[in-house]
Amino acid sequence: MNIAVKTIMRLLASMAASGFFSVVTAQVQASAAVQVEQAWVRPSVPGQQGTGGYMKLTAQRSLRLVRVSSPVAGVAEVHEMKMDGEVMTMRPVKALELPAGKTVELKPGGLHLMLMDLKRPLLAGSSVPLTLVLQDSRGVESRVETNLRVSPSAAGAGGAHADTRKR
Ligand SMILES: [Cu+2]
Repeated sequence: MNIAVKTIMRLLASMAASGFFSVVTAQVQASAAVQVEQAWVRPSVPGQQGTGGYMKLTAQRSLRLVRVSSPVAGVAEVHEMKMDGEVMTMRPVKALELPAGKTVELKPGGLHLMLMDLKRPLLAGSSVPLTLVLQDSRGVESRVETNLRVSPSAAGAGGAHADTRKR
């Protein structure tokens, strides 16, 4: 090993020791603030106004999902199911809490994504872009871009076999 290589390696080692690289690491973590898994949306037929989407969200640090949007929908919201007397109804959630490290599941019969005012039919096998807008405890917003697989069931979303956990 020549002197120049030794010098560079020593320099790199001292930079690592001084925490120089931690800045880079923090930026990488911020860009993957929320892990999105098994994201899918039910297909729609021509003339259909709305459809439901589902996914698993895991935030690295506590965040709130405050908005969702998709170019295929005039309106996109997160809905929750509630019993209104004997009747199951759904209503928009203002902000969905994503506690650090805890997987929040949007699934049929529970929390779900609602795409309304659809601009075109969603064809099975295609995919739909989705933007998640997140807010941290200081009110700082960040965005996560993802895709929803258009499928009649979770099986088309990939990795569905892991979807057996009870909660
Ligand atoms: Cu709904």
